[in-house]
Amino acid sequence: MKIKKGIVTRFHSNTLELLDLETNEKITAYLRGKFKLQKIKPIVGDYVEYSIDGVGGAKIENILPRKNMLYRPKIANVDQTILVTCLKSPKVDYLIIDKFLVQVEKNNLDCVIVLNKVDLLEQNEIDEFMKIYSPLYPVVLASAKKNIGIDEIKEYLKNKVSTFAGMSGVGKSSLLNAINPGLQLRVGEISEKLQRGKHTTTYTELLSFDFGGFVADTPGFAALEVYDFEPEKLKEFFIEFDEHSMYCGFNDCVHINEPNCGVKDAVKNGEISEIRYKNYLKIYNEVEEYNRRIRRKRWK
Ligand SMILES: Nc1nc2c(ncn2[C@@H]2O[C@H](COP(=O)(O)OP(=O)(O)O)[C@@H](O)[C@H]2O)c(=O)[nH]1
Ligand SMILES: [Mg+2]
Ligand SMILES: [Zn+2]
Repeated sequence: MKIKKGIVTRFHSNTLELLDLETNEKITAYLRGKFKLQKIKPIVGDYVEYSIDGVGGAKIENILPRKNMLYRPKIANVDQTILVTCLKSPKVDYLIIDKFLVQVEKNNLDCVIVLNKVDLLEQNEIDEFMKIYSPLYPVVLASAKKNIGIDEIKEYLKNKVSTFAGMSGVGKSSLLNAINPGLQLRVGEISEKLQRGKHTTTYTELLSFDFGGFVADTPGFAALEVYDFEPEKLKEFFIEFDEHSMYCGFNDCVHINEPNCGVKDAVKNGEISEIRYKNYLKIYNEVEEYNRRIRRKRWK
C-alpha cells in the first residue's frame, strides 16, 4: 500500500476533498471509523497521509501534526494573514487596523498589510500610513482597480497557506480576482460566508492559486472583539513595545500609569507612534471590560 500526502481543501457531507501535494490531483476521500475513535477529525488545511484502496477510493490514514489552528474560520496550518485595508470608501480607522493586528499577533501569525484603493488617496495620506505601519510589518500599496501592487502580493502568497482579513468592502475579493482571475470571487458581496446566518453550517474552503499556494475563501477573524486573554498580555501584541520595555521601572509594567516607563518615553520622543499607543489604551480598556463581563457571567 502506497502512502501519499495531501492537504484537505474542502468538506462535503460524507467526504472530504484533498489535493495531492505531489501531483496536485484532486482526491475525494472518505472518513473512516478510526478518527471517530481518536476524537480527532481532519479540518481544512490539515496535511494528511492517505492511501488508495482496491476500488479506487481514498482513505485517510493519518493527520500530520498541526503547526497552528484558527477557529473562526476553522482552518489548520495557516502560514500568514494578508491584512487588507483601505482608508477611504469605506473609511477604515487605525483602531480597526490595530484590532486586526492584535488578532494576528494573538494567533502568532506572520502578517503582510495591503493598503488597497491607493487610487483614492493623496500622497500625504499614504505617507502617514507608511510612517505608522511600515516599520512594523511589510506593507504593499495596492489598487485592485488600477492593477497596482498585484505582483508584489503574489510573491508573498506563493506556496503558502494564507487567509485574507479585513473589513467588508476594502477589496479582498477584488484583489484575489486580480491576483488569480480564475478564482472568480464575487465582488461587492456584503454577506460573506460567516455572516450568512447562525443555522447554516458552512465550511471554509481552501482555494488554490495557479502559481502555487492556497487561500481560505472566508475572511479571517470574523469576531474582532474576542479578547480571551488577560489585559496584561495585550502589550505583547504591540510588537514595537518590546524593545523599549527594558527601560521600564517595573518588570510587569503595562505602560499606562506606571512611572519610569520606557514605552511612554518612546511615545513622547516619537519612536513609537502616538496613534498606535492611543489605540493600545483603548483596546486595553475593552479587554478589561470583556474580562469583567466574562467573570460576571461565571458568577451567575
Ligand atoms: N476605487 C477602488 N475601488 C475598489 C478597489 N478594489 C475594490 N474596489 C471596490 O470596492 C468594493 C468592494 O470590493 P470587494 O472586493 O467586494 O471587497 P471585500 O468585501 O473586501 O471582498 C467594490 O465595489 C470594488 O469594485 C480599488 O483598488 N480602488
Ligand atoms: Mg469579498
Ligand atoms: Zn512601561
